[in-house]
Amino acid sequence: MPIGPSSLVDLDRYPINRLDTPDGMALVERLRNDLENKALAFLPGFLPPDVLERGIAEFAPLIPDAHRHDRMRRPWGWMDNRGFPDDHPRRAMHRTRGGMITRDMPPADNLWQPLFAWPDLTEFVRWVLGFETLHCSADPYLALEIHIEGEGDGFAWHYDTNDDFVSLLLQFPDEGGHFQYVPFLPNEDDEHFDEVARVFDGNSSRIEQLQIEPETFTLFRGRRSVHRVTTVGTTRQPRLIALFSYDRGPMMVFPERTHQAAIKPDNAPHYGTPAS
Ligand SMILES: O=C(O)CCC(=O)C(=O)O
Ligand SMILES: [Fe+2]
Repeated sequence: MPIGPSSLVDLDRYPINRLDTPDGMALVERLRNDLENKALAFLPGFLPPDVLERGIAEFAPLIPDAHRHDRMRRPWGWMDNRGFPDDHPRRAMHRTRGGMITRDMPPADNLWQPLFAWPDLTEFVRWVLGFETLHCSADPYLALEIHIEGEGDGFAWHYDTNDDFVSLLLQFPDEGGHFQYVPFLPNEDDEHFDEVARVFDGNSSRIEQLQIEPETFTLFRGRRSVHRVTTVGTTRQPRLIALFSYDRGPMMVFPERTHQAAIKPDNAPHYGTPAS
């Protein structure tokens, strides 16, 4: 039976389909403040628990077929990192390892497509992020991704290509797999590479580690704040997180080389653009 997207979200707690009511406005206001002050806004318990369980059950059989990567990469992977001394943070190389389920893999009647495609959810994200327009990406592979981090997997320190990162944590491992970040490092006026170097060396007191519970919907300024997922330790189940991709224009599709890097990862080191 088709599932209405409004039954996939706890709308009593998060009235995302009633943004013009006092409760809806208060929610948007709180999240905007959080984004402005902490670079990150959280909605714990976004999904009702039975929805989460059904959603995880849909992905579990796909995990063995996930696209796996294991590569070294620079934190500013989308920038030209030439012209810096070898010991500069822009030249750092860190290991990233994990799996990805892409949008084309789950069966068409899964729970996540209707949630992602629900216009009320897109409109809510748009309000919080303060954009005049916002559309779901139309990418056949990368509009909707599930990242999988099992034992030994982790996502190295980096900055995102996109301004804003929208995710839904589905499952948490027994050990490790923590989201760590430094809000607004670098800031707009000063890149603070000395502090970034301390972050990479593990000596910064500004690193925040968050205990994010499954069912938490998160909006994050990932281009402005260095972040990582720590290596997963011994665990009975992997970390699973769904990533939703949006764009200010309609029908956004990533370039073919981005598809290939995701669905046929060659594990070549990722130095930046252009590579060096
Ligand atoms: O899995 C996470 O919590 C963060 C992933 C991430 O930073 C990314 O995909 O860019
Ligand atoms: Fe990221």
